[in-house]
Amino acid sequence: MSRSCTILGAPVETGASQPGCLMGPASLRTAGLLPALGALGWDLRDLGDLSIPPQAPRTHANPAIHHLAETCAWIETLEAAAFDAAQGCDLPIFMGGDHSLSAGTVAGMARHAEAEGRPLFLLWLDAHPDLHGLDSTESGNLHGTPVAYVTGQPGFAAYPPLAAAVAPGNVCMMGIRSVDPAEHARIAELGIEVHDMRAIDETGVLPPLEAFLEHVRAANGMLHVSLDVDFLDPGIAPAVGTTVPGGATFREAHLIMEVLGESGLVSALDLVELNPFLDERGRTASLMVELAASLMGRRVLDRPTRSFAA
Ligand code: 6HN
Ligand code: MN
Ligand code: MN
Ligand code: MN
Repeated sequence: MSRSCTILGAPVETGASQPGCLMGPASLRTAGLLPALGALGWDLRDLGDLSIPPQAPRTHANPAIHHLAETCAWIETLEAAAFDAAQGCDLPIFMGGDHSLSAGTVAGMARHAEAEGRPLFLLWLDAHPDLHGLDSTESGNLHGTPVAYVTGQPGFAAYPPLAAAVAPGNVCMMGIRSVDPAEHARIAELGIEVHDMRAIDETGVLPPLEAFLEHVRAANGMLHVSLDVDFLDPGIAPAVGTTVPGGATFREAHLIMEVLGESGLVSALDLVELNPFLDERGRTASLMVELAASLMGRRVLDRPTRSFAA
């Protein structure tokens, strides 16, 4: 029996500093996401793109914050959509849209996991930890806040109430190489597992990834994977507003996706921060599609099933 996958577009761009992520879902479709996954035997359902109604402006005590009303409307819409999608399929894919969308999708998956009596784990593949509170963000770009929100940190009274939080101990970050001081303090305070690019240079991606997956498996957990374009090196993925040099290579990224797919543990995937206005002839969109295909089972050769040490 083929596994089922629901695809949902979330053309959110108000959490970023510059426009363009609005076109992300269209660009991923144009790059062939649907046929690529269909060819891998998935039972696919494309629900199209979500939308929010026009919002009256909302202000916040932190004057840097912009588009608060839009972000909250997206969080509410996506939380419900993710919860529903997770009930109805094995693996929903959320096409962004900027990373503020994950405040909604991860929250909805956390509610789903709680209803199933299982813990939710979160693998955050990003140059940034996105751990700001509404009080600490200096840019006011709300795509810098989702991990703090979904782990239930204080200071989010202006966001929709969170039904179920992800335990900070269930979060693993890889690719991190740009951390603001407030985020640095929060990583230390919460004890979040962070494999920055320096650590990946030293160990490679496989040992920390396998250790994390063993943890998920031992806890009978569900795993939400959130892939920010800027996790990748800008040389291979230029279409993002927040490029940071020294990102993951083509093979590091594919290896992570392949091992995630083979684990059978992935319960949801976000493809976020693609800004097609900044792309070069669609190469970043195509790479994101290829990475999704690696997670969903595309292989060069058949391989024996991976075994995970107890
Ligand atoms: N992202 N820490 C910076 C800020 O503006 O708060 C960058 C945020 C990047 C957001 O990776 O999705
Ligand atoms: Mn499910
Ligand atoms: Mn991000
Ligand atoms: Mn980022």
